[in-house]
Amino acid sequence: MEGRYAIVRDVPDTYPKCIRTNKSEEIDVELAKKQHRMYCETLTNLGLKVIKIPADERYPDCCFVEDTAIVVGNKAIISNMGAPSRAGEEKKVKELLAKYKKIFEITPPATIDGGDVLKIDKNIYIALSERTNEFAIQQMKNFLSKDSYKIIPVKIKGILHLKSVCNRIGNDYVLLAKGYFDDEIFSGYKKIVTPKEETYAANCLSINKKVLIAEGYPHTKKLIEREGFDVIEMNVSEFKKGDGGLTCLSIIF
Ligand code: CIR
Repeated sequence: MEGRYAIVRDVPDTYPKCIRTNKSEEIDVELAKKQHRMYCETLTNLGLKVIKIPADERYPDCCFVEDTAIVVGNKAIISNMGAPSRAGEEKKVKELLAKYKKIFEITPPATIDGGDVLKIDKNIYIALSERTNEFAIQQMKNFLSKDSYKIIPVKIKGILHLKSVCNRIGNDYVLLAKGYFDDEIFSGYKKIVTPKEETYAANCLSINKKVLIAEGYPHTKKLIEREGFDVIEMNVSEFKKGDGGLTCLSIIF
């Protein structure tokens, strides 16, 4: 993805109370903050202007800023997120995005998380997931009807968000983990498929020709490098424990 700005949000001290499926491993909030600083530093080094929103202790999940808004061209679509405990996180993001973009808002009964929206050129893939519903897809279509985007609904199962298991890297490539959605929708792309035990690595970020992946997924790293990409590994262990990853920590536009 080419971009100029990255919105990020600091990790709150309450982060260990975030929504998560596997609570067996304790979250180290100081380590999470350190990993977040490294993440911001890496985005800066890759040429992005990082805009930081302070943490809000009322929202343990607020560092997963990706879910709060979807930027498409000159529009910012503010989420009505699928998890009730996250409602309100989007307010500060909206205030900030209003300085750069025209604001639209997803309203009930529609719910959507930004992590379910994958943009590839003029195609916008939107998951039907536990967090994102048909009403949201309809509202997205209405907001973007004049912009010649094609909205493609994708049913996902067994995973939180579409971008947890599928992301674009480079021009024609998508990196994906199999078994969570019908990947025939990407038949026009070159697919790099993560080995089953490295599903988490599919949550990658492509910035200015570099591919950021989570540290500790050597097979996926090799597969990406084999196609000629430069890979940067990042330790995001504490965000994995909160069901998040590299894409979730920023909104890039
Ligand atoms: C949640 O369940 O909402 C957070 N704990 C994780 C959100 C991860 N966000 C993302 O994949 N875009």
